[in-house]
Amino acid sequence: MKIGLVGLPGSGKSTCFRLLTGRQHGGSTSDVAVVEVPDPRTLRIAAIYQSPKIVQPETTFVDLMAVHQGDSSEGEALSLVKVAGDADAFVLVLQCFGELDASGNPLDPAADLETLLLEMALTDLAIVEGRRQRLAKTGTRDPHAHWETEVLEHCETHLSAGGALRDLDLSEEQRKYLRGFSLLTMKPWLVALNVAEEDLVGERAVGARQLAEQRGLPWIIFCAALEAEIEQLPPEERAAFAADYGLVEPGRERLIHAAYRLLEVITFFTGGPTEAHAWTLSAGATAVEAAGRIHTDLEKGFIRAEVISFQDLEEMGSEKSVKEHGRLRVEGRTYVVKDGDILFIRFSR
Ligand SMILES: Nc1nc2c(ncn2[C@@H]2O[C@H](COP(=O)(O)OP(=O)(O)OP(=O)(O)O)[C@@H](O)[C@H]2O)c(=O)[nH]1
Ligand SMILES: [Mg+2]
Repeated sequence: MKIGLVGLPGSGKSTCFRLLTGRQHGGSTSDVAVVEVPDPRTLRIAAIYQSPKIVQPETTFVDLMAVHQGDSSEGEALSLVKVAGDADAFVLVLQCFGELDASGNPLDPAADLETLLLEMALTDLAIVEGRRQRLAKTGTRDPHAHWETEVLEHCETHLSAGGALRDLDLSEEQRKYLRGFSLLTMKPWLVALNVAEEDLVGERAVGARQLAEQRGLPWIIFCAALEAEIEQLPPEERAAFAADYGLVEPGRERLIHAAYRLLEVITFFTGGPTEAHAWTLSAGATAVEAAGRIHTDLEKGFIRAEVISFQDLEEMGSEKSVKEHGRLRVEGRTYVVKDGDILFIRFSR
């Protein structure tokens, strides 16, 4: 899973990146880091199965270059899409701290969000228009080119008004076609209201929050600078320091979990004498798809999945006890995997 951080200059993207990855951003261009997102359940499973090795799920974060107002010429648009196009979701970082923004204008997070939404729509617009113009040159007599042109025109109208393509009523076929262009407004976005240490409730972020809600975008409030500082402390000092500020769940976890909810990611597990392994999967994925996450052989030769829930394992203390309580389930290919399922895949080679 890959999450891109976007925002206007100085909004706190690199500070968020440092918070999420524990790493200083290298330079002025984009930077990528893969981080473990530990799930505490993996440790319990490892303890119960006595697995010597533990594998936690990973997420990739990309600190993207700043979005400048009026950037969206086709060239700029393509360069943003080139670095950001394969992200599964975006976090839109908004400056809600300080008095002035990076260009010296008075702080106005709602206006910044408006700008960002518009620039991202215009980025997509440049791509969609580019494609339609190329089609026009080669002629639209071919029925498929005609169909494409119609879809693209429909998108252009919506994007020109600053709309996001994810809100557009499209058929599955149209969606599939558009996915090929890695359009930014097709992907889920989370608005991160980056507030000041002295405004952790986000009074200055109210306008931006309301705008996010109007646009159907989820949001979270946190102070990247403070949270990044907390992450630098020795683990045993973090809780007390955070409590001084009334912070309960660490900002890093809050941000990652919000992104997981946004992406509708669930975690399933495999456990055994070699390793306890946490795997991420899209909500709604089936047992055979989960098997494919583990290994293609398991997907190809899938026979059935034996499933126990983490909660049962935790309560009953061992796989043996779960079986004795009749709580081990045997499921077929189309079983929809649930968050916290521990799977054992039976397969033929
Ligand atoms: N007070 C306060 N300052 C912050 C916060 N987050 C970032 N800053 C400061 O704002 C400045 C810009 O932060 P960066 O994280 O570099 O912002 P950026 O979006 O990466 O900036 P560019 O890459 O230049 O576009 C730095 O001086 C940070 O220390 C915050 O939550 N509170
Ligand atoms: Mg930066």
